[in-house]
Amino acid sequence: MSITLEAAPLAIAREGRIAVVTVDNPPVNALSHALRQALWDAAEALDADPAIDAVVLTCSGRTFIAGADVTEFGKPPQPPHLPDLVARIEAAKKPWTAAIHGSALGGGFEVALACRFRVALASAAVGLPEVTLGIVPGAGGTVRLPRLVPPAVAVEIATTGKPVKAPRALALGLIDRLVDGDLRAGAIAFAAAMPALPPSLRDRAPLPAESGFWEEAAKSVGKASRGETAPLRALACLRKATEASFEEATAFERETFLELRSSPEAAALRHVFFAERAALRPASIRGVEPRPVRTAAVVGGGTMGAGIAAALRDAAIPVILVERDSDALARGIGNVGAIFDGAVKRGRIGESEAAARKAGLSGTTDYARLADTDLVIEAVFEELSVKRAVFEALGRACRADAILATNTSYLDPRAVAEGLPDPSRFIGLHFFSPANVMKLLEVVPTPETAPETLATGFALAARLRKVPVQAGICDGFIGNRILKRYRAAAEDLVRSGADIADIDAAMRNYGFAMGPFEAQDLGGLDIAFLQREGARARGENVPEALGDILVRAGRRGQKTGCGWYDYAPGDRRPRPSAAVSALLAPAIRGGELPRDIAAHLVGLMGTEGAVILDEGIAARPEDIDLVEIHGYGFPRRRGGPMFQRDFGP
Ligand code: 3H9
Repeated sequence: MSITLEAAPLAIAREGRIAVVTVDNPPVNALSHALRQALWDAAEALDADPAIDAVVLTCSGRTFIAGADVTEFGKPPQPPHLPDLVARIEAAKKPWTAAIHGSALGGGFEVALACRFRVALASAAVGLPEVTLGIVPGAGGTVRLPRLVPPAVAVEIATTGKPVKAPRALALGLIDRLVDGDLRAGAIAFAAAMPALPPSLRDRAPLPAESGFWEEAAKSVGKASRGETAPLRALACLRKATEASFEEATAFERETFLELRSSPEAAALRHVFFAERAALRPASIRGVEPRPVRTAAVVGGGTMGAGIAAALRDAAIPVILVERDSDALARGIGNVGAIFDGAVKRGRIGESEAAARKAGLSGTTDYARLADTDLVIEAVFEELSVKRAVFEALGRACRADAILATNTSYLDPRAVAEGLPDPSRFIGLHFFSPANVMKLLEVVPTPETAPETLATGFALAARLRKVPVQAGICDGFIGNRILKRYRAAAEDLVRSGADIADIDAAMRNYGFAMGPFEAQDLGGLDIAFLQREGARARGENVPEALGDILVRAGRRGQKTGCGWYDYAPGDRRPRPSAAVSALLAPAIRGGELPRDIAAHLVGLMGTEGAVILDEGIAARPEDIDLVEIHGYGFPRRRGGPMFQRDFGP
């Protein structure tokens, strides 16, 4: 018999003397107010039921409880509060067993820790990802975890936020058993064999830390968290749990959680969390079915093409690499292979996985081999005539319904597609280098692009685990257009008398890995220079940039040993350059400098973003934020330039 509590997002069924509580709160069984209340009521009812000896807690849908309901974080908390619910389940008179599939995360894992036992499918994962949302666990996660696993493991889980897969979780003692096959049946059998009520985690002492452990951990967590507040605060909670009473540690954790929940950093990280999820399902493709992509080809095996091919192989899509001659093809295949070899060296994949990825890549110099390919991505030299020749060949060789994409970053995709039979299957897919690593994908439809083609671009991004953002056609699309404005504004500061190294330091302190000048030295100053020269050759009025002066003096960045800075041979550390000061001296006009350089430059990014929105190049401010965070190193904890513009200080 199954009783569904009225309007409750869970059901209770009986299997002999075992009660099975099944949470059903789509999409991810988050602990909304209604669910917390329903679980509370279930705990009360089952404690009072003499016909029940044990309880199995399971979930329907794609996952176990994925955490607190993040949409409730902006509102005042309503009872029953999660810590109280967790304590209530822990205080139950019958042993509860959490039966985990999908993910038990955050509050979901905290509920599981309140259960006496945890069993899981091998495909499941558990974790405390709160720090990725700028908060610490708020329902006892940092207090119970160190009572279950050694401090080093607790630190890893709570300060990185990375989930632990079930087999490792079993080895660590985070779960008690892996269930093969039917989780519900397996959990019931397990619960039936465990009649006793062993001590709860509350009754256990925390595992001891060696002397000096917390000081060392603070150093490494501080370094890894790159300016984010939450990881060190989570560490402080774990330390408290090992040094104070359960009650004191719980109060400390709750206080920290409530403080951080209302912090600007947490608001920014929540904004990014929801923006990333919304990115995969923009309004422009609602209800449109993507075309199947079973096979793909990449034209051009340089750095970009090889990265794209590797990204496709990482998603298990068979790839044909196309080059113009056999030497270039051999180099291209070598470039892709080197990416997988590098992944093996860094321990990301095993030898056999690398071999499988390489085996799914073939090469050709003959377009006729693409006759049955579903998707072709062109990544050849940024020259209109070269790209057009590629699409002419593709137009002849490919199936009439094959999707044809260009990876151009600066050319007008409409011009690239000119003359293509059926331009409705053409689209811009702008990857960022290294394409197998960088998460951003700018999806650029032309006016002719069919909705299914656009939807296929988004579906591909999801398969490649990328963050897709639709961009309209303009010089540089969204990201490079803002980059141009940012660099020009940084140069303007130099003209006004700001120190190059001070500007870089300001942006690093803000949270970028590098400032604008260091970044140019790394990437090379010549690409932007050649673009400006090209525009000048076409008769456009492009004022002289400071970068032009440097390139003309042979300073093209690290590769020439000098750019905005000087570099000693074999040393990538930038050193302020007297030669640069002398070269730029005539262009320095002096003037007033902003009090806060980073706020000024980020503000100008936001201003450009606002124009981009007005022009319809981006659909939503959060799309611009995603472009900056995932393509240009904007610090995630700041939420992006549009978040700063709309909600910043
Ligand atoms: C916490 O627990 C704090 C506690 O310690 C203390 C409290 C006192 N809330 O990712 P998907 C939505 S903090 C609300 O595409 P998947 C998401 O927006 C929380 N909504 O699915 C999307 O909505 P829509 C700690 C949520 O299958 C839909 O669900 N937990 C939440 O690829 C599908 O999401 C986390 O940080 C939420 N917590 O991946 C876990 N989570 O369809 C965060 C998701 O309208 N969640 N949504 O766009 C995840 O990591 C993934 O969702 C998960 C499933 C791996 C579970």
